[in-house]
Amino acid sequence: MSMPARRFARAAAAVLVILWASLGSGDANVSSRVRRPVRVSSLRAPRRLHVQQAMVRARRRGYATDRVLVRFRPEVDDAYAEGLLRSYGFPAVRRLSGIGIYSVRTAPRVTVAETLALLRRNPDIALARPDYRVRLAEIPNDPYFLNYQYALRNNGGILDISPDNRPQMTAGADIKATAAWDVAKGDADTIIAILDTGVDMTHPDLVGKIVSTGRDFANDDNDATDDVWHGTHVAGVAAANTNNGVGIAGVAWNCRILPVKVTDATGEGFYSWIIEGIRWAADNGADVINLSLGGDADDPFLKEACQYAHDKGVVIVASAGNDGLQRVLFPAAYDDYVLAAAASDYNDDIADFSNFGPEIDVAAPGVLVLGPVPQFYADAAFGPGAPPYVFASGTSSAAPHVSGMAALIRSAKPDLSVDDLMKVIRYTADDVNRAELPGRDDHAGYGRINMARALVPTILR
Ligand SMILES: [Ca+2]
Ligand SMILES: [Ca+2]
Ligand SMILES: [Ca+2]
Repeated sequence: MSMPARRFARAAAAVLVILWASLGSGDANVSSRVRRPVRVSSLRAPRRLHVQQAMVRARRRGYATDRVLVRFRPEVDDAYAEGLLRSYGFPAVRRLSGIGIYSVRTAPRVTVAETLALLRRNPDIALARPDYRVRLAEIPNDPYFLNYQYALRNNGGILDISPDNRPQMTAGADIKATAAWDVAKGDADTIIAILDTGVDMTHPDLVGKIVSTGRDFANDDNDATDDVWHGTHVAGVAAANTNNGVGIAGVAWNCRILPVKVTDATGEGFYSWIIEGIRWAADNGADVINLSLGGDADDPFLKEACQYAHDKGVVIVASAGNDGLQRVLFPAAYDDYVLAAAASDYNDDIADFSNFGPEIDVAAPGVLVLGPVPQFYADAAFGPGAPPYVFASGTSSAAPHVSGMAALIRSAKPDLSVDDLMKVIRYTADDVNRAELPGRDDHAGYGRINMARALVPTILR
């Protein structure tokens, strides 16, 4: 450790706490009201695997090659419009029901582009457009994706966790990952630093995604291996190996992970370790820093570290806390430098345990989120050879959805300023609680994040 780092280590002594909630009672909200350090838990393993084949999506032209869509100016009446289209000699003209748009079949050996150019010269025509193809959204082949990862794509139905834990879900209560992946899977050189209990770098859903063995500020060495489980879970939610036929899909399909260990084997750490971790990550290539942890104390050294990383262009995402109280933990509460993540669920309701306050920026799924854990942990919790995945609840699980999305935006828009990138995440969110709390509010912030709105360019205007 460097001398300045040592100075930070002595300066701030407040304990930070990993934001995790056990599911042992089967009632995530009740059992997760108590914020506590990570210890061996009774999280649930997926009951069974439902392996399904990924859909194969053919690459085709993005619009129909035999027709175009036309709208006339409002002052043009229908009879004149139809007569005009007939006068062009198009083989077929069809009026789409009730919306004043005509579908016009192109003449033989005339391309869509030529037809559009012809029509656009006519002053009576307001718009002439290709008939764009809608695509099935990108579906990864990870076996747990279809039935368990409601956070990424929620078709409704039952989340079948165990015989006594089968919540009904609402279709569409998700972050629209599949639509976003159609256009943005991220780059391998976009790096998400996971400041946590470490990361299991040998996990089959993380191997190959890890930039380096990272840095361990609890033990002062260069091996940030997870000796708890929490950081592995968080890393997987953000950027597990995706479409590898194994386990889960990560939000940031192709982006990579930089492990930074800021807690000891009991899951507890100190502000000094996280301060060093933030600075180290910012100096070692991180584009995004995920902090699924927090403490009660406002601390100038911690704030300075966040400012340092922010000023280097790093997007910082942190968990709001799991106390169900009007109190956003630090560093999530540093409005200028950190996006504070609240937790939503499979119905787009904000979790009772999710801390609230004016510092909340967005919500993301944080109830019964499936993620990878080290095999040693699965063996101890569920028996030898259990699948190394658990469902976890907490704002800990919300933050990495936001971090993964931030990495995809950074990959797609490398020149966007960090402040503008934070605005994109805020302002594209869905106001899921608009019935009770329209607009930005202290529980959902701007709303549950929406990857499609943040990443998919608008085609039709
Ligand atoms: Ca996978
Ligand atoms: Ca904020
Ligand atoms: Ca709202």
